[in-house]
Amino acid sequence: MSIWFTEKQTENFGITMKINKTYVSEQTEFQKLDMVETEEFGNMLILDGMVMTTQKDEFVYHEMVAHVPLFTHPNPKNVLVVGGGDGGVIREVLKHPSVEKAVLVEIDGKVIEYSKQYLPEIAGDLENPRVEVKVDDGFMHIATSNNEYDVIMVDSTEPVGPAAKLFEKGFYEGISKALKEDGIFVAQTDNPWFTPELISQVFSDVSEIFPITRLYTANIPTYPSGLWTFTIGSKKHDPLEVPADRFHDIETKYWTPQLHTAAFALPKFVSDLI
Ligand code: AG3
Repeated sequence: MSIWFTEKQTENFGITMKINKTYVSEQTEFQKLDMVETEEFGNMLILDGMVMTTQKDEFVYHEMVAHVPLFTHPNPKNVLVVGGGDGGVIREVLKHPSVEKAVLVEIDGKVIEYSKQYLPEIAGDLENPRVEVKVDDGFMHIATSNNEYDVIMVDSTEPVGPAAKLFEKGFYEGISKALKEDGIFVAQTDNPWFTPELISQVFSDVSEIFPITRLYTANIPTYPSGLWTFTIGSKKHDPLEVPADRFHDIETKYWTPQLHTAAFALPKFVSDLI
């Protein structure tokens, strides 16, 4: 007998994977959490029935969330990650020597706990002395931060459940306040096939607050449609005008200096959304 997991990505469409083992299946204080071993993509974290990360393709998302804004900022020292309890974005952030402190604010301590156990190569750097882990509500953390961060990364779940308020305009206003005067932020903003309205809405909200707003994409096979978007809001530095000598050597599997710029070249139906 074999067991298969399906994420219903829409009412009528899904992705299905063969599961070898279920390590965890529990209702946390905030969401349903499953940690499984898949045949094709290694261990996989699922929240509320949605694929969050897998050992095989996690590098794409985590590198693209971290390196695009961090190379856009000339000297990022203080960094905040909202969500991201699996630790993948933090691992990438620490590859930047200018970063003195990276704060992770994850609402669900269970995500951190089980990621350390079952996704060690993703969560391993959460113990690094440059990292401060807070199990707390990211929305509240943003609301109480002023002029503190150079770069903020929003590594959230989908706009349902605990993360819904992380897609609202008031949240982006809070982010602007929490950033220093030349700060920059990035948020994962879902996919253009099934959630085009979300991309348009976020882009329009962010561009009312930040003088520079940009959208870029990456290919993530286990996420809905595989074509994922990220929205950047920046007060001063334009991700499309990074001087070539700023790209220092860094070990990556997806991000390259060429891709940093190429990722902003959008298919027509995607650029029509913004
Ligand atoms: N956060 C964004 C995952 C969204 C995936 N959506 C879905 N499967 N419907 C990923 C967290 C990784 N650190």
